[in-house]
Amino acid sequence: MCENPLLLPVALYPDEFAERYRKAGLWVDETIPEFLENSCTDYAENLAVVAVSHQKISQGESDLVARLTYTELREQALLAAARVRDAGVRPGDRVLLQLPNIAEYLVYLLGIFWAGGIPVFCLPAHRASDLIHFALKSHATAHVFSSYTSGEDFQKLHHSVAANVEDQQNRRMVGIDASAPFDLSKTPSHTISQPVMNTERARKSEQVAFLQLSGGTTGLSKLIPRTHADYLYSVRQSVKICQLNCESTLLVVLPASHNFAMSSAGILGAMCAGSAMVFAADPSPKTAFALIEQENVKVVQLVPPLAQAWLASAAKRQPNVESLELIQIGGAKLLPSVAERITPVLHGKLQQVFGMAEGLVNYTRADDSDEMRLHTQGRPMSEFDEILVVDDHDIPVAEGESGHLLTRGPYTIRGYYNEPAINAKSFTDDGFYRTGDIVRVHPTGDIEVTGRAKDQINRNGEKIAVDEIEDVALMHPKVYDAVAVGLPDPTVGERIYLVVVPQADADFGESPVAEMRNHFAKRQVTPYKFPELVEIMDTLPLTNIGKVSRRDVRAAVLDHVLQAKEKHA
Ligand code: OOB
Repeated sequence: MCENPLLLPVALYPDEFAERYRKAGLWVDETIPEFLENSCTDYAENLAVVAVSHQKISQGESDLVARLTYTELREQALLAAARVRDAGVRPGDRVLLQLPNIAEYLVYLLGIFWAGGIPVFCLPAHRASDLIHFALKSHATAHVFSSYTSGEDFQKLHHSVAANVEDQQNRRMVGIDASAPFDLSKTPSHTISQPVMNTERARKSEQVAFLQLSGGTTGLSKLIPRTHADYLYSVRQSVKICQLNCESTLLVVLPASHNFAMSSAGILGAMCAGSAMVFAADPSPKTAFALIEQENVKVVQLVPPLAQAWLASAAKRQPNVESLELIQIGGAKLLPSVAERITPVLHGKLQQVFGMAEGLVNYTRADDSDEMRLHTQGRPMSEFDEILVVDDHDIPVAEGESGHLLTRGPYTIRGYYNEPAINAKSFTDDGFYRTGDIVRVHPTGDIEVTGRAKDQINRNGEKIAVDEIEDVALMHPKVYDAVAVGLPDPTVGERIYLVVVPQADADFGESPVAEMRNHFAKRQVTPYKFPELVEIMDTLPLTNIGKVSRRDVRAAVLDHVLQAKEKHA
C-alpha cells in the first residue's frame, strides 16, 4: 500500500531525458484535460461521435443512437464530470473505467479527466478476478460501468468487486452506472479540475494522467503509468504520420480502452484533428460495413483476426467500403498473405502498426514501398525513439539479425506502477524496456517482428500471461500440474491450450475442458482467458530429465501438441 496514495509510486523519466524531450518541443505544458477541452472548443460545430447510447436505452427512447457535435460532447462530459465529483471522486483519485464502445465511453472518459480523476482503462470483458486486482493495485475509489452492457450483471459485478476492496483495504469504492440519465435540473460547474501533482515532478503535464493495462507476462496485468506530456506527444506524432484531418471519420471497432484504439492515432487522434468517431457496438463485419457506408468512414483500426473475418465477409457481401482510405492493422503479427488482400478487398491503404501500451509505436508510412508495407511492421514514430536488438546476454546482434527488442524514448514508460521486482527484470539499468518481442531491422530501418520471447498468448490481439492460466488451473483440486500454451489458429491467432497432469486417482470424466472452464468461471476469471482445449497427460515432456526451465517444458508441450495435430490432419 502506498503511504500517500496521491503520490504515485512510479519510475520517473530521469531529469536529463525530460529536459531533452522538453527542449526538442516534444513534451509541452498541456495536460490531457486541457487538450480535450481545447478540442471541444476548437471544433465546436464538428460532428464528434456517433454511437449507441445506454442512457437513451434506459430512458426507453426508440432512437438509441447518439450523434453529438464537439459542443454537445462537451456539455455531456461536464455533466459526467459533475456526477463523478458528486460520487466523491477527488483530483488524483483513480477510477476504473469499464464501458463498451458506446457514447458514454467518451462522455465519461472526458468527465473523469475533467473531474481530475486518473482513469484505469479496463475492458468490458474483465471479470471480478481482474477488476479486484486493478482496484486494489490502483487504490481506485470509483468504478464506472453500465448496467446495460451485455454479457453480465454489471451491478452485481461491481458489488462483488467493491465488497472485496472493502474487505481487503477497508475502504469504499463507489459504483457509477453510466446508463443512469443525468440530472438536468442541476447546472454543472464549467470548471475543469486541474490534475493533482502526483509525482515529484514540478510540471503538471509530467504527472501521471492514467493507468493503462499491460498484456502481462507474469500473473495478472500490471498497471502502466502514462503522463500527459508523453501521451499527448505520441498522439500528435501519430496524427501527423497517419495524416488525419477533420474529415478523417474514424470507426472504433476495437475496445476503446485499448492503447491502439485510444492513441494510434485512434480516439485521441481524432479529437486532435477534429474528426468524427463512429463507435461500432459490436465488431462484426455486418455492423461495421453498414456503419462505413452510412457514415462515410475513412479510417479503421483492426487486429489481424478481425481483418481476416472482414476479408471473408466482404467476399460474400460485396459491401460498399469505397470511403475507406486507411486501414490500420496491429496488435499481432499480420501475415503477408493476408496483408496483400487488404487494399484490393477493403479499398483503403494498409498501414501496419506495431505498438505496445508501455509506449513505443511503429508505423509503416504512406509512401513506403509495397514490399515494406506488406512485410514489415513499420518503424518508430519518433526520431527520439531508441531501439536496440540484442542477444540473450544483452549484446547487440549483427545488423539485420533477429534478436530481443529493447526500447527507450519520449513516450515509453520507465517502470510499471508499484512493481519494483518486475521492473528490475522488465527494464535494463539504463531504462530500456524489454518488449519481449523478437525482431529484425531491415536496412530501411523498418522492423519485422519475427517471434516472441515472452510467455504470453496473443488471442484476438488480447494478451494473456500463460502463468496466470496455469496458476488458476493449479487451484483445481484434481490438478497436479498444468501447462498453458498458445496454439496457432487461423481465426483468433492463438488459442489457449491447457495440458493437465491429474492428481493420483483423479478422474476428469467425459469433458476435461468443460470441467476446467467451469473452474475458471467459478474463480471469476475473465472469459477470454478460459482454456479452449484441454488435454490430460500422465507426465509433462522433459519434467523427468532433470533441471529444465518452465519455458522449455512449455516449448516441448507445444511441440507435442503440434505434432499430434499434424498426425491427425
Ligand atoms: C498493442 O499493445 P499491447 O500492449 O496490447 O501489446 C503489445 C504487444 C507487443 O509487444 C507485441 O508482442 C504485440 O503486442 N504486437 C504485435 C504487433 N502489434 C502489437 N506483434 C506483431 N505485429 C504487430 N503489428 O497491441 C498495440 C498498442 C498500440 C498500437 C498497436 C498495438
